[in-house]
Amino acid sequence: MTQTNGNLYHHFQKQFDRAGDKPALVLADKSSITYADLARESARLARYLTDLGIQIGDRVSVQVAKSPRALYLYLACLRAGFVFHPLNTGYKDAELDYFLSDAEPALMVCDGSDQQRMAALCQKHSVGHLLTLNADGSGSLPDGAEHAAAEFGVIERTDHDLAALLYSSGTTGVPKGIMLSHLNLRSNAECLVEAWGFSQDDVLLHALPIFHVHGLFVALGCAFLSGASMRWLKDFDVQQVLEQLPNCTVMMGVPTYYTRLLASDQFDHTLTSRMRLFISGSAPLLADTFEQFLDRTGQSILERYGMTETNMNTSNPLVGERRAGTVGLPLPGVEVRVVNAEGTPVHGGAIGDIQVRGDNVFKGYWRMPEKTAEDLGDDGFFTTGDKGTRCERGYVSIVGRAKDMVISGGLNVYPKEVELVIDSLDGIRESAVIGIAHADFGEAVVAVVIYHGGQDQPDEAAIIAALKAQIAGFKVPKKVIAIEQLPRNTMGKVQKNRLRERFNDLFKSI
Ligand code: MCA
Repeated sequence: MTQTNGNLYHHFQKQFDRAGDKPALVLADKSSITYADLARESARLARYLTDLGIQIGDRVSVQVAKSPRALYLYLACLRAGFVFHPLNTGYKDAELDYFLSDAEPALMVCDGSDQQRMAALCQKHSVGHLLTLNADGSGSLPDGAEHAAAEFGVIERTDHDLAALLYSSGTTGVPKGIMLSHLNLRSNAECLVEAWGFSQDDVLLHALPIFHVHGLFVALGCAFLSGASMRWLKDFDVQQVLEQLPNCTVMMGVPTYYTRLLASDQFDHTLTSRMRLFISGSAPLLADTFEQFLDRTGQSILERYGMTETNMNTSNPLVGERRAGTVGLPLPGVEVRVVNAEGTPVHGGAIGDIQVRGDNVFKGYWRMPEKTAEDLGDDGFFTTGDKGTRCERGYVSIVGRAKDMVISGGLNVYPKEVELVIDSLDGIRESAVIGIAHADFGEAVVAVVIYHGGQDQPDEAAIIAALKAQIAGFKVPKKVIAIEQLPRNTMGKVQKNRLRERFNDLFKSI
């Protein structure tokens, strides 16, 4: 019996072949990239990189600006059987140092302006190849590939072979590589196409970054499996989004995108008359944002829930009640349960740990079998780290987090990682990093610090400057507050809830 190629690209290819000269992307300058362009240029890159010696299963680490060529590179990695390892463009050397040491890529692709710094890191970690790709499409990668033949098939992959490796930090401050298989990505994208009614008639507004699950697998997966077109913006610029919305039928975004749209006087229902669906995820959507959006446009934002380890788990329905403050119902093929501390499922709206199981659930943490065993049970259920409830009609609500994490503008920040850097600064005895409600970012990162007595003490600006040199900007606290002593419980554990209560109003006037 012949098995179907499990390679995700093989499944995209059906639409690529069918859609041919149809624009897959329309850029801000109105130029377009067709589906045939995606197929041809990804073949060329796959040919070039394979001839260069990159092998099936090798990791390809990529830290480049969002551009059509960055998209070709993602597709080339899929079809050539490489493991795509995207990196947030904000990551600094210390963060990259860890990722390269852990992922051990065969190839690193970076922006030309970072080439020198990256060369040193690549040498340190024996990364065999370093190529550049700039935001304008130039660089040594496209230069090298220019004369490669645009001829390449699709490498056979099983469902369970690795397609991508994405890192998330953790409560210990050490990032974990999340192994996503071709089946994880395909099964989830297929069920989203169905659940959200995607078709070739759709035009998706794509303003998300393509180094995280949301913009990379959710948005692109829906477009490529349905043959939809995308309006492709390099980032979320309110003015450009307002210009593009009248051409679009679907938008995906984090809650900050929606609050920024609502903050514009120009945003109203006349711009959204062609839109059939607004989808929000990556961070909690406030009921107030949901209501204001409904008032302004007549449309209910559809909130869904996912994470890097599982892609999407639940969604409010396309047809039927979208309940503000809930993340909806389990997606087809995804089991969701709420369990108590003993691991027994609870019902009737009781709060417990949310666990999920299905083809969407990742293969485990890269080279961390113990951590994998901790979070991924023998029965296949993954413990998400979120606390929640399920009502009698099945709607899931997230009510808290078991893990210490802040979500700022749709990006996860692990306080431990920030605290470790702050605590290493001269003059600081200790610190506690917390999330405080913020009108724009949902939650903003805030550092509470305790100084050593009698030493030179770095002020807020000095602490922020030191952090900016070492960690990505989105993790850097928006505010640093010095206090005398951290509140602790009898076990000596810092009571972050008391700090959050104390500084709850910090951004209220903003
Ligand atoms: C940028 N900055 C931020 C953030 N982003 N600060 C806090 N939180 C952020 N999210 C900082 C920069 O370091 C910089 O600092 C300043 O803000 C301006 O930078 P800029 O790039 O101009 O920011 P922006 O354009 O205003 O970006 C904010 C944003 C962006 C539009 C909310 O962060 C964004 O697109 N977020 C979406 C992230 C996303 O795709 N999440 C999905 C993860 P300074 O000026 O001091 O240098 S996937 C996921 O979560 C799961 C799987 C799921 O369910 O989807």
